[in-house]
Amino acid sequence: MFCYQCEQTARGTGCTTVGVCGKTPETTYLQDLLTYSCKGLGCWAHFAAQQGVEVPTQVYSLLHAATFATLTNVNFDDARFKEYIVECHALREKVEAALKAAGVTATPPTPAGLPWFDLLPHPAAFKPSQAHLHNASIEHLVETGKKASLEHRRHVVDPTLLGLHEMICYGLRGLGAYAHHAEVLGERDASVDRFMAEGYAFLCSEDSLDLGKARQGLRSSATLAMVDATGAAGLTGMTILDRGHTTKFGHPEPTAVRISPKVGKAILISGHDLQDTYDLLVQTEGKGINVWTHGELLPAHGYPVLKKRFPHLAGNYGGAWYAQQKEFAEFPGPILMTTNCISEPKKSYHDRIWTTGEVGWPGVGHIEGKPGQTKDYSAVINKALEMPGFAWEPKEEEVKTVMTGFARNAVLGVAGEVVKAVQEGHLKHIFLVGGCDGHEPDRKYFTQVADGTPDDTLLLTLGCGKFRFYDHDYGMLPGTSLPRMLDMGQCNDAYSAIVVASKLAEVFGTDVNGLPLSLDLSWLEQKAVIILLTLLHLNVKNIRIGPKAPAFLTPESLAVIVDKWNLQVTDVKHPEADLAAMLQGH
Ligand code: FSO
Ligand code: SF4
Repeated sequence: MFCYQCEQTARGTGCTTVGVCGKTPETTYLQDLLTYSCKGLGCWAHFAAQQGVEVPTQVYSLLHAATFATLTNVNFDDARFKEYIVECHALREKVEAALKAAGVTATPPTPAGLPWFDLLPHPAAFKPSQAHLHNASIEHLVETGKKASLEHRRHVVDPTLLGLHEMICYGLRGLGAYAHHAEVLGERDASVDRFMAEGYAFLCSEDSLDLGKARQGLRSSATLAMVDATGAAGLTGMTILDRGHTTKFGHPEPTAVRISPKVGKAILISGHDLQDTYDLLVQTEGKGINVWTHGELLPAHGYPVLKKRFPHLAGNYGGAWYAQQKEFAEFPGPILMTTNCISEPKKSYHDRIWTTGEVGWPGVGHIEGKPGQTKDYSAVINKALEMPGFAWEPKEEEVKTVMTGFARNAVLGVAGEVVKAVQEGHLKHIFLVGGCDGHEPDRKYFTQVADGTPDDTLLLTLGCGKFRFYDHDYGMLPGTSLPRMLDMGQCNDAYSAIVVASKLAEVFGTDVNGLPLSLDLSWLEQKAVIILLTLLHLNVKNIRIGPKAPAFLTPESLAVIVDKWNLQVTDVKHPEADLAAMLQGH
């Protein structure tokens, strides 16, 4: 196997025997085969759209969901990957039939000579029948997956080109995730749908070879143009997700969230899905069960529809995803995992963790339900009723809370104060320190940067990177009613940060790069890749990412990006040097 899609990849180069995340070689090859199948479906859907033939929305829904399933820490269940592969080819047949019905006899291009498709037919021509796929054993699909694998491709493709192609592919994984999350909330955007197909089709096209043909053309290559287009689609993806959240649940408001236990039966909900959270809250209403958020669901507490209607949305338990094995083991109730990031469930809680949506772990319970369907959580609820729940709570005056809910509306609501603070010299710089979190000790760099930000600066944060410092007391911004640290929400709420930065730039008559603003982003997986591509598309310069550079970028491709956007890798050993440089606008 070979996988280097995330930051925690083995030795900083690639997982080759088993994933650091726990992904087996079998699951990896199935994901490779699924990606190959999505590329084929993408070719057919993109071609049909170009011909003016209507592509059923199911095709795009599947592309989003299946693509999301290949993201780090989402799905580890081989049987589910077989289902995605079968469905992918069933929908490819449907697109073929639609083309035929419209009288189109031409088929998508299947250029010969693309070195990375040398062991199987070109993805658009790779057409296993439904009967074959249904009867195929997992072992057989794994063997086919080897021929479609990244492990194979990396031996036949120039590493710089491969890395840029993979960056597009991982951008699509992040985009697929956000498009899928948006769809769960009833939102979709035709341009994002079409781009998912176009992006996959590009990776199968002759254009994608440009770099190999004309190395000197790297800076103006079709591949780099597609990197940029992926970022543009990312912005729309985050926009519709934000619309889904705020339309259904209102604009987040500054809210104190309890992080101390409270006596009573309990369910823990983790991941990013506010719709699942809402449905679970409805189904637990009046049952004497408290619902606790975990990880990326902490910001749920700031949404008015959730916080006003559900007093049993009790608080947040635990921190970032990587500590879940210990935290879940100690939680006195069942756990529902709605999206990434799942780690291998320990035996001690195997019988009280459920996955839902695209999340999967073999052998643990799964709650079914497609986007738009209300799921039935009674298995989780019954488990909570059987279990003891929290038996202890601190005295009222010792209850600890943290603040969340400083999304774009809340911050822009006090924009006047922020502008005044800048004009009066109380606010000298704005930092955005956040993103993903992970195991590596080097990630303490982000705490050191946050803790080192001077008193006359604002510290915006988001994602689960915040758990490293979310309970630190940074005081108030002098001369304002604002806390110095503002939690803007989940990783996808980078959108909120973009809106706030653009509005502030407008007020000061500059662009985002002209603001005293520094972005210091911790990354782990492919949602962070699409966020980064979106920021690059918006021409945001001087961004720092860390703790390590992506393994899929060779020094050559990194150099192009550094050259164009001055993207920097965090100096994890010298946070004070990074802080000083950021304060000077570097
Ligand atoms: Fe954290 Fe995991 Fe949101 Fe990522 S839960 S690490 S950026 O998936 O998704 O921030
Ligand atoms: Fe390794 Fe990350 Fe791939 Fe898992 S997702 S196999 S940890 S690179």
